Amino acid sequence: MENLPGPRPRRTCERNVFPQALTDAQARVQACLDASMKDLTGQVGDAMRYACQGGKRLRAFLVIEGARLHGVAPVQADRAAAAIEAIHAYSLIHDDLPCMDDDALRRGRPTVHIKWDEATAVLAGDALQTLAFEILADPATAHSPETRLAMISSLTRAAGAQGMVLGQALDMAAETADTALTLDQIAQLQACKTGALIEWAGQAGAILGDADPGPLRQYARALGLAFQIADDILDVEGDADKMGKRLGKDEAAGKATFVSLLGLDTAKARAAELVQQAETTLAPYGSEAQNLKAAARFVIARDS
Ligand code: GRG
Repeated sequence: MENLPGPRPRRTCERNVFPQALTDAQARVQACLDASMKDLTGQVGDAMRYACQGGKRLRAFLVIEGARLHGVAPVQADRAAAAIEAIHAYSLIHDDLPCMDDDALRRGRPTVHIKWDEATAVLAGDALQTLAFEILADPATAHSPETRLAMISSLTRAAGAQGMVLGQALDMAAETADTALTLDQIAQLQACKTGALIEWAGQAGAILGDADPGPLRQYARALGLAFQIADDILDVEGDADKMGKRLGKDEAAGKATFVSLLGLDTAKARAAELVQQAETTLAPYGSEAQNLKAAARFVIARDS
């Protein structure tokens, strides 16, 4: 009996399922974004569509998987996923502008202000932000007005002056500050700058399903921090071609990062701990959460 082949180890199965689930989520969110922007005309419309192409779609994936766990209809999940990717695309367009990070390359292609001009980039970013809320405000996203309002108000907080915008402002202030940020200050900054949108994406499925967003929020908070530490590691060790953007900027600017403060090995160990923590928070969902667990591992194993 002992020599009979047993069931396949679960990890092998998980490894096979996650890439397909991510590919499916990428296609679904792209279709929804395309449909949302199909009637837009002119240069700003073109720039919006351009900025919404490519990317890993991690935020969309988190929305779609969280929604699946709460029995939300796929069409509703896709709309929430499109909304967060529209906000994310707006933030990248504006972040790349000369008055911010001044980057010429994003997702392996010229940034919006390089392909068109700065005014088009500002307007395309602005319009992607409003598009996100237009999508969420539509009854097709959620039948109940209370649920739609909960989605909208939580995303305004995540993206606005207490969330992503605050994080970006703190990051820019750090560039000209006399003293480098401490580890706690960097964690706080990143929790706003990149963490807030990831946290929203993580919990959106539970909000859509009118369920307690607590466990998914805890999961996404740990995952968001691991994502940022991984980003700092990739900025040092990554391949610019695979990343599709300029690397080594933080080091060149003498900016404090998780890597500069912790060292590479400790930063990697901390990111791995956070992934473990993220997986633990998914216990209430049992084996249904295997894709989200795999996503947490992907966040620190990725090369782009
Ligand atoms: C302009 C208000 C405003 C905010 C910008 C998100 C952001 C704030 C700046 C982006 C700068 C940056 C490169 C941050 C590091 C983490 C990050 C958000 C990387 C890009 O996200 P990915 O890796 O990108 O998920 P893809 O292309 O896969 O969607």
